Amino acid sequence: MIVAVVLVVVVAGSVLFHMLSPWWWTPIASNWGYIDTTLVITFWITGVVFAAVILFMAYCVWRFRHRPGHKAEFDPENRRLEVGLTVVTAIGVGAMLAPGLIVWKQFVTVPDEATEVEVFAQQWTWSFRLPGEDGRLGTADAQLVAADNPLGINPHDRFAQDDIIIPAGSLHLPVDRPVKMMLRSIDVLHDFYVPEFRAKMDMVPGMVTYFWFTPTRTGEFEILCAELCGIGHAYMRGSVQVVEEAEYEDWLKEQLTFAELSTDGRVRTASAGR
Ligand SMILES: [Cu+2]
Repeated sequence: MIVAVVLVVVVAGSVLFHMLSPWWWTPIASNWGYIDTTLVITFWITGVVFAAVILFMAYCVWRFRHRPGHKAEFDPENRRLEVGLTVVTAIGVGAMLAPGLIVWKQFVTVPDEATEVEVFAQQWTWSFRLPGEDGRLGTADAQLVAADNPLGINPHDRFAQDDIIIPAGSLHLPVDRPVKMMLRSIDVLHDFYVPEFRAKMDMVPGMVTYFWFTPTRTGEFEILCAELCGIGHAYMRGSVQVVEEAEYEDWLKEQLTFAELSTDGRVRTASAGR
């Protein structure tokens, strides 16, 4: 009997904790409200199933407790019950997966007006590259990565010369303008994660992974690495500052281009030219 009571208390406690807990997602700062909706649907389905299974277990513990003179019945097959449980489980799993697939399609279907931003992960810093006046990023290749060309940008690509490089700095983005985030890593697996943007994606050496989003409010947001990537993983922090358009333009003017960094001696194109 006591076990049944404990099970009921576990269900009631879990539901109350969920409803009264002060911990919830950090307020959203992007267009991805759909992702929150998807999580809420998953919470509802898993919550209802959790409560139903535990309460049913409590009922069985009480209903079929040992009593003198009662003998258990052996009933190994019950076709109706098995079909019912299979159908209900399939509907539940489908209801959890379908919204995620719909949102995922939107997450990686980039609108035409999105501007490109390259995010570059390296143990244990975040660097960025923005297209310059030509509106186009130059090519880059992990083969070209060297101490004096840390992002592996192709020095012979004319589109690369005006690219704006932000080495281990803070990325600024204008509010309400869609951006395509192109993610690269040169060493190990990293994962770009900004909780307020509800955006998170693995960064794989040799690949460019991408998603898009629109920042919907100004502020400073922390970038975390969500992939255990070595001893400095916990310190791999960066920041994105979402600002008004005018402030963004001012910031952009202060940044150096690939060509400027090259002549400055910080990136020597000649040594990287292969
Ligand atoms: Cu990392």
